[in-house]
Amino acid sequence: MTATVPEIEVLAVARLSPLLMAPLKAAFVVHEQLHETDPAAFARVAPRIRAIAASGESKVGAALLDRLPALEIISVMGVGYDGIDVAAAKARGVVVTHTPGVLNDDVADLAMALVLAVSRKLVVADRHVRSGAWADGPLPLARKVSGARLGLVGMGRIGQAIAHRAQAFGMGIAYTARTERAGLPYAYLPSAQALAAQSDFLVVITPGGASTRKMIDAAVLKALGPQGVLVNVARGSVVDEAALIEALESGTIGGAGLDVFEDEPRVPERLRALDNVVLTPHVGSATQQTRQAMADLAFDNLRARFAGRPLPTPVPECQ
Ligand code: NAP
Ligand code: 8YV
Repeated sequence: MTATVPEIEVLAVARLSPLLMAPLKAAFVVHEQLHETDPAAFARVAPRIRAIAASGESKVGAALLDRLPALEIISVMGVGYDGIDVAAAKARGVVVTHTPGVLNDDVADLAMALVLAVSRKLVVADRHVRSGAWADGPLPLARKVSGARLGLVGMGRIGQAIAHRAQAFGMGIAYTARTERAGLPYAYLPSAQALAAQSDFLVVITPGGASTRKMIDAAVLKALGPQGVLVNVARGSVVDEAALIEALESGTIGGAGLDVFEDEPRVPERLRALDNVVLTPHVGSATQQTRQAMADLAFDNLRARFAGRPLPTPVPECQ
């Protein structure tokens, strides 16, 4: 006689990529954002939910975890997991996994694209041609990227991929982080402000969360200076957005390329009105190839958990 295997119930806490939803639905019973859309139905299924599937932007706090006594795993489709209360999860015996590594190339590519787009005024130039304004005269001259000084706030997996690309542009590369990394051919500076003071481009690529909140503040922007360009591909929380808008409007810094914002998808009107910024809607990893690899890894973590195999990529706190 074959023993029946109980179906495993999963709560998708965000609108997840179809690349992840398809295998999830094939393997598990998936409740899509039920905690938000139908609290009464959620209350009925909550005691049976054994997994959460989340995106890098998802928020999972202690209050939700308290509703899920059978929860075993939170699988994040994203490398950043600053929205997950990992301490609360661990305290309840819940493991958290993420998708590091597979998105390094894409995020680094986008960081360089923003460096180039802001400095070479690509969006303004495109508008100049489309609007017919070219016939009235040329654009103001841009600033050169090759050979300029790049400061990286964060020198982890993605930071190193950005540095690798910047080397091909002949850029001088320096970085800051809490700890200096041995064996890297880049100068280490002890703070974002010290780094900004000697950078033409300051690219932010740390995790979000309490330890980096508003790390890029008015003082760092002042140090970057009127020719300086800020690029943020990390999390909106790392930059003091009000101070950034002020610095862009007043010419304290020269420009900014932003893929992430404090309150996504809301982007302040004052920021959207500026010509010296290039704005993208959190698309650092958004290619078909990389999102597929992320979905596969997020799914593999869930499958491993319920097959009793070692988890491919638990977050460091859960290793
Ligand atoms: P990682 O390998 O863990 O690297 C993180 C780097 O940030 C390390 O150099 C780390 O060094 C530094 N860091 C951490 N906390 C810091 C602090 N409080 N102050 C200064 N430096 C700090 O992470 P990763 O894989 O490169 O990913 C980085 C982040 O990129 C993710 O967490 C995510 O938020 C963001 N991201 C965004 C997108 C997007 O679509 N825009 C896509 C993927 C990832 P120390 O530990 O020595 O300080
Ligand atoms: C995605 C990200 O926006 O990996 C991260 O931390 O921010 C991005 O790759 C997202 O997590 C996709 O689910």
